[in-house]
Amino acid sequence: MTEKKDDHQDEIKSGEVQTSRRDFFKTTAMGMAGAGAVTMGILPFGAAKDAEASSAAGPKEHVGPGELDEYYGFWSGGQSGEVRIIGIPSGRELKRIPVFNWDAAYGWGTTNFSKSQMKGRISGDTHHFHLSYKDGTYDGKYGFVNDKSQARLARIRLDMLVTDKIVDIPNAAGTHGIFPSRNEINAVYCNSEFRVPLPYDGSGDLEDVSKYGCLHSCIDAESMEVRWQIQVDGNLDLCATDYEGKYSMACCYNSEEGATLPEMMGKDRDWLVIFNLERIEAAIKAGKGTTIGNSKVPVLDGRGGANSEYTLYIPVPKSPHGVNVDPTGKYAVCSGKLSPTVSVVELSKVDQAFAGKIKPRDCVIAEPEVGLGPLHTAFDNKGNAYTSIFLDSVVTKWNIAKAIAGENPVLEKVDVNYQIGHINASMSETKDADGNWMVALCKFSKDRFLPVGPFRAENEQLFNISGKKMKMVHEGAAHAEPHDALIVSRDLIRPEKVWPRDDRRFEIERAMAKKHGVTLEAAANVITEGNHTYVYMVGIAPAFSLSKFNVPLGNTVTVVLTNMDGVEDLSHGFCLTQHDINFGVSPKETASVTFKADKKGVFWYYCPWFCHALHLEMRGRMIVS
Ligand code: CUK
Ligand code: CUA
Repeated sequence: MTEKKDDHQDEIKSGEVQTSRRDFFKTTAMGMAGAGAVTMGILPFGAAKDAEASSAAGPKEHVGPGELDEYYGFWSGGQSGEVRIIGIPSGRELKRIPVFNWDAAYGWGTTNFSKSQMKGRISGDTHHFHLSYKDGTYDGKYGFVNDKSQARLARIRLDMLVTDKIVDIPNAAGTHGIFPSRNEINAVYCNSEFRVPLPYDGSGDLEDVSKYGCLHSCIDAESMEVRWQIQVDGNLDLCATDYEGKYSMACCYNSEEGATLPEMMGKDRDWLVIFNLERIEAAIKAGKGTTIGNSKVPVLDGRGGANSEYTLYIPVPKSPHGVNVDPTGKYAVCSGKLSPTVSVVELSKVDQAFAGKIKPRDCVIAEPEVGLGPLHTAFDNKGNAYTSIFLDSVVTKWNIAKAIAGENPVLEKVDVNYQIGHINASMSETKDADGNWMVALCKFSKDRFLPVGPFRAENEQLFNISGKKMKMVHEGAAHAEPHDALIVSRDLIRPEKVWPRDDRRFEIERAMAKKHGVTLEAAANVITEGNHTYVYMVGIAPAFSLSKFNVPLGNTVTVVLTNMDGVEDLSHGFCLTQHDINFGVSPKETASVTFKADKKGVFWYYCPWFCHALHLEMRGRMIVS
C-alpha cells in the first residue's frame, strides 16, 4: 500500500463538552416521569392514540379509521431484501416493494421483467433508501436502495412504487452507503464496504490483504449506468452528498486496511473521505481513468492521502459509521462509533483544505460527546441534531451551534428500547426538515412484545419532536431488519392508480406481441413456434379471455397477461398450479412468465387476487399432452 496519511495532526477536543452518566440518568428519569411514562409500552405502533395527549401546536398524532397519514415512511428491509412503505404517524404498513427478493404475491423474480433485473438471484440486503432530489428536496421521481450482499443498486419508480432497474457495480463487494445528488437528478454515489482483490474476478493474489482495494462509484441516476469509480485507502461505510453538487463523502472505518477485527481497530482515528466531484468529472472527461479487469468503467486513483487531488482524508475518531449533512448544508456530522463523540465538519472549509491552505483536520470545528456508540444523526428545523447511541440505547438531542461554540450542546437524552441503529426525522435529509417526527430503529425488542421464538422482531419507536422534549407516541414490531428509514411529506409522493398502456414497463411483452401480430389489450391468442408456445390473454373481472389452452409436452411456454380493468384497486393475477408460477397484474398492467411444460396433464390456472364475487371462478385449464 501507499504511505498512510498523518492522522495525528491535532488532538481531539472532546471532554470540553461532556455530559456525565449521572446527568444522563437524571435526564432520562425526568423523561420517564413525564409524558414518556404515559405512552411507553402501552400503545402498539399503528394503534389509535388518545387525542388529549396530542399537543395543540405539533403535528397531529392520531390517525383515525378512514383518515390518511401526513407522511410516507420508506423503510429499507435489511436482509429481507425489500423496501416497505409505512404511513406516519399511524405506523400502518401500506406496501412491501420487493427489490432484491423473490416475492410470490407480485411475482417479482417470476415475471420476465423482474427476471431481466434480478438475473437469477433471489436475495439481497437493503440498508439505505434515498429519494431523488431537485434543489435540495425530494422531486418525487425515484427511490434508490443498495444491496450490500451482491454489490448492486436498485431504482424504484415513485409513480408506480415498483422496482424499476437494478445495476451491478463492477469490482465492488458489500455496496453499503449510497447517496444521490441533492441539487438535481444526476448521480447516486455508492460505497464498497469490503476490500477485495482488484480486479475482482478471482485472478491475482487472493491472500495478501494489503493488495486489496475499495471503490467509491458514481452511477448515473437516469441511465443507471456506472459512470466512474475511484479507488480509496481503507474501506468505506456510509455515504452523503452536499447540497451543491461539489462533494460526495464517505466514512471510512478501516484505515488500518486489516482483515480481522483486531487489525481493523488499531487506530484512534480513521477518516471522513471527501470526493471532489468537479476534479473527478474533469479527469474522467480528459480520459485519465484506467479500467480494472473486464469492466469498461473508468477508474481514478484516489489513494495516497494528501497526494490525491481528488480526495481529502479528514481524520475523525474512531471507526466512524454514519455521516449526515444538516439541512442548512453547512455541516457534515460523522458518528464516532467507537468514540463517544460526533465530529462536525464545516463543508465551506473543505475547498481550502483541497487547496492546501488548511490541514484536513482543520475542517472539524466541533467534536461533542454524545454517548457510547454513536451511529447516525437526524435533524430538525431548529438547528438541533438527534444522534442514535447504540451502546447506551439512547437518542441524544444536541444543538449544533452550541457544539461549535464549545458549550455543552446536549439538550436531552431519551431511552429507546433497545440498541438503536438508524434514526431519522421527517424530511431530515432535505433543506425542508420540519422537526415533527423522529423514528428510532432499535435492533433488539427483548421484553417489549410477546415472545415469538428465538428470532425476534425489531422495535421501532416514533417520537413527536415538535415540542421541547422528545415524546414517544408509538412503538411497534418490524420484521427483519430495516436499517434506515425516511419520513417524507405526503404531498411529495404522487403515485398513479392505473398504468398507462404505453408504459415502458411492458416493452418486453409489446415487442413480443408485435412480432406475432397481436395486441396485448385484445388478446386471446395461442401461437406455437416450434418448441415455444406463446399464450396471450387478458383479465376482465371475473374471467380470463382464455378458459383453456393446449401445449405440447416439453414446450417452453410464455404466458402474457394484461389486466384490462382500469378500475382503481382491481387487481388480477395468474397462478398456475403445480408449476411454481404466481404473479399479479394491477389495473391496466401487462406481465408475462416463461416456463417449461415438463409434466403431462391438466393444470388449472386461477386468479389469486380477490377481484369479484366470482373471483373463485376466474380460472382456466392448461392441457399438456
Ligand atoms: S448501517 Cu445498519 S445501523 Cu448498514 Cu446504515 Cu448503521
Ligand atoms: Cu381476478 Cu381474482
